[in-house]
Amino acid sequence: MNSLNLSNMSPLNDRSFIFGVATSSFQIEGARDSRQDTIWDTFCNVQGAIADSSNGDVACEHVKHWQQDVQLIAGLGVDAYRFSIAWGRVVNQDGSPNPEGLAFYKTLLNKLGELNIKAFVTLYHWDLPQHLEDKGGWLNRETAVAFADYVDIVSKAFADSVYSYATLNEPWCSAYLGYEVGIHAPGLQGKQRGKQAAHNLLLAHGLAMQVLRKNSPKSKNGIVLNFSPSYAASSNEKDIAAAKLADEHFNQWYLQPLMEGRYPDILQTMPQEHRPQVEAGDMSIISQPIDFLGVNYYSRAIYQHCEHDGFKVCAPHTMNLTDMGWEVYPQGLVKLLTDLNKRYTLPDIYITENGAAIDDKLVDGQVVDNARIAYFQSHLSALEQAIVKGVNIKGYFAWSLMDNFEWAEGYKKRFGIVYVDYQTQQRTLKQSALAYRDMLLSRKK
Ligand code: IFM
Repeated sequence: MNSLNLSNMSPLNDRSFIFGVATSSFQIEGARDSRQDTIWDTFCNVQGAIADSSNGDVACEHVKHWQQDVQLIAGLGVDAYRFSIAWGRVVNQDGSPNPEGLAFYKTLLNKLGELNIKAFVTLYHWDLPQHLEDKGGWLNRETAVAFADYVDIVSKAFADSVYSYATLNEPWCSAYLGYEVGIHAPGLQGKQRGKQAAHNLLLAHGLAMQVLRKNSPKSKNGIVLNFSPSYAASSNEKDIAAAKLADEHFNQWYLQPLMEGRYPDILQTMPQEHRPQVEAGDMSIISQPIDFLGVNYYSRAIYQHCEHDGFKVCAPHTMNLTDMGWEVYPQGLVKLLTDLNKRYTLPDIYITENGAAIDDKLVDGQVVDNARIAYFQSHLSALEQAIVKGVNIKGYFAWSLMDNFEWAEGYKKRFGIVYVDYQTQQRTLKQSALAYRDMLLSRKK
C-alpha cells in the first residue's frame, strides 16, 4: 500500500475535522544545557535502563532546527501541530519564569499562527524536573501544586496563541511505568506508589484546569489518556473477569475520576496498603469539566486469569506486529471508542496519537514504509466507523512527525513519518509522510 484514501462520503473529509502530527519536548528537542535536568536525564544514566544506552541530550536538535521542522509540518498540509512544553525550560528551579525558554515557545507559536496551523500544547509529557523528583516527584502532592504554578506562568505568557491545552499526556505511563513497575523514569516500584502517583497526577490535572479556565478561557482545555482496550484470552469466565479487572486498573482508573469524580469500584476491594491517599475535595477538583478528551491508541491488550494479581497479559497470537511488538488491531479502536461512549457522557474526542514503529531503512534517499501507511489507513477506517456509530471525534494526530527518542527503547524504534538521520540531523519524508500529505491535500475545500 502506498497511498492513503478518504472516501468522498467519509466524515473525515469534513474540513472542520482536524488532522495533525505530534511530538513531545524530551523526545525531539535536545538542548539540554538550556533547561533544568529532568527525571529522564537521570534515568538515562542508569545502566540498562535505555535499550541503546542513549539519552535526550541531542535528540533531533529541534531547538536548533525548529524553523526547518515547522516548514516540514506546513508542507504536510496539516491543520494542527501537537507538541509539549518542557517544564524545566520555562521555569527555573526557584519557580521563577525563564524568559529565554518562554521566548522559544512563543516564537514557535507565532510561526504556527502565521502559517495557520493550530497549536495543540501538552503541558506535561513526562519530563518532570529532577529537583521536584528529589522532593518526592509525583508521590508528593506538592508536585501537583508546582504543576499548577508552572501552568499559570505558561498560560499567561502564551495568551491567545494556543488552540488547545492538554494538561497531561498519558498519566498511566507516568504513574504505572514510572512509579509502579519502574521501566520508565524515575524507575520506582510498588503498587501503592503507582496509585499514589496516579492520584497526584490527576490532582495536578484538576488544579491546572482551574488555572487554564482563568488564564485561557478561549482555548480547548483537556487531558490526553492512553487506552489499550482489554480482551479476554478465552471465553472462560475467569479470563473474562481478568480482562475486566485489567480494564478497571489501567483504563477506567484514569477516566472515571475525570468523568464521575470517583475511582472504579475495585478501589474498595484493593488491600488498604495499595490504595492512594485521597484528601477531602480532591475528587471534585479532578472531575471538573473538560473541553476535550485526547485518546492515544496503538493496540489492544489480551488478558488471562492469574491467581496472584487476578490478571496477566498474554502475548498476541499474530504475526501482524509493529516493531514494538504491538499487535496491529484497528478493530480495537472502534471497540474502545464505542464502549467509552456508552459508559460515559464524553466531551469532544481527539485521537491525539496513533502510529506504528517500523524498522525503516533509508535507501537512495527514500524510505518505503508501506506497513506504516497500511497501519494509518486501517485506523482511519476504524475512526470512520466509530464516528458513524455516534462517537464525537473532532481530530486525528499521527504519532509522530519525526523519528525521535522512544523512551526506554532509545533511538532504535522509529515512529516518525519523517526519517531522521541522527548523525547529520537530516530529515527525509518517508512514503507515509507523502501519502499523509496527498490525502490531506485531496480533502474537499
Ligand atoms: O513515543 C510515545 C509517546 O511519547 C507517548 N505515547 C506513546 C508513544 C509511542 O510509544
